[in-house]
Amino acid sequence: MSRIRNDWSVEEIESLLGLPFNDLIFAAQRAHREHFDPNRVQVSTLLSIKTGACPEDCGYCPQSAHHDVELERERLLPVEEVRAAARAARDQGATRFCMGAAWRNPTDRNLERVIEMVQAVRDQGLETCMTLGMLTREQAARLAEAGLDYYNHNLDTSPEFYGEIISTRTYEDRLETLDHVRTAGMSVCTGGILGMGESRRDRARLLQQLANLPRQPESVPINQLVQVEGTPLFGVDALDPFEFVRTVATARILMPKSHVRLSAGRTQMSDEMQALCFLAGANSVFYGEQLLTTPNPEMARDQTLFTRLGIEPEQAGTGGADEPFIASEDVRVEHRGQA
Ligand code: SAM
Ligand code: DTB
Ligand code: SF4
Repeated sequence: MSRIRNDWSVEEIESLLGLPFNDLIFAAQRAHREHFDPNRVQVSTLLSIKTGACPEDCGYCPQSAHHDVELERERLLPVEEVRAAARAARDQGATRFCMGAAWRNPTDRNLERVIEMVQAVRDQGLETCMTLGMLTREQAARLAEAGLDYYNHNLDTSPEFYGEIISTRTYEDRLETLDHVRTAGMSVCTGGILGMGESRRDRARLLQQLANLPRQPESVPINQLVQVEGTPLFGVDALDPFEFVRTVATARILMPKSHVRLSAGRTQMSDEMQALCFLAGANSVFYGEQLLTTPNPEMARDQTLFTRLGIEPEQAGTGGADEPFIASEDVRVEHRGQA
């Protein structure tokens, strides 16, 4: 089994990104099959628990108060609404329920309210994830104690490109929150957005930051920018789809035990593009017709896609780092290759 490394150089990562496409995908599949069932995908559902009017100025985000986007604002949802949405997500086959709030950071009072939500979602038998902005060490500990399984906090891009996208908080702030989440004992979900006008080197630097964290994140969302009219990044040149797939494959090679989530942007992708991303080692998606404020593929489309590809949803808490998967099917493929 390959060793998990935390000392990747940016040159090594750029070489991976630049391999001939078929060689890169092959290496990614090999890494993928060492740790995961290649035909299983983890399924999470997302709910916006507080929408819009965010004080941060993230250039990609429709929820920032700095941009002129038509958006229905909502205050923090009542816990019963969250419970009902979680139940529906579970009944549709999701195993994790992710709740997002358009905050720079939660106040301590809001934290107590979202903790009630954690309990309500756990009661439905779902894994829980939240993304609420920056956390203090104490807030992270409080969430962990309440039973929150995952905390999502994206690095978004390279340290060098970050300042072009966001000015109201720093890369260091983000790393600090991730450290608090890790120290509190929660699973870390952190990734980024592609297609914001960044260079390949920026993508390599983002992956370097993620892979070289003291402990690699359990979950790595790779978002394709959803361009929303009124945001500063609306109209930016789209990324070559193969470059997106290359980045997924490289994430898989660098972080072989992590779930790599094909996150925002699937509505804009063809079925063939999504299949390539799964081949490159993506093994998690958001399922449900809405992301936070923008659409996600219809559930029927995803069900058909999974059936056409022979993909099965992953059961909660399986297929990850602690349970290496060696299918008899894989072994046969190996033998055939060697014969
Ligand atoms: N406000 C909190 C924060 O930013 O940490 C949590 C919610 S925020 C919407 C969560 C993540 O969604 C962002 O870090 C970003 O990576 C992603 N995101 C936001 N708008 C996006 C867009 N238009 N396209 C792709 N990803 C987006
Ligand atoms: C992540 O990496 N992507 C999700 C989740 N974490 C919170 C959010 C995507 C948001 C896309 C734009 C929107 O729907 O507002
Ligand atoms: Fe606010 Fe999060 Fe959107 Fe940034 S990404 S504007 S912090 S909701």
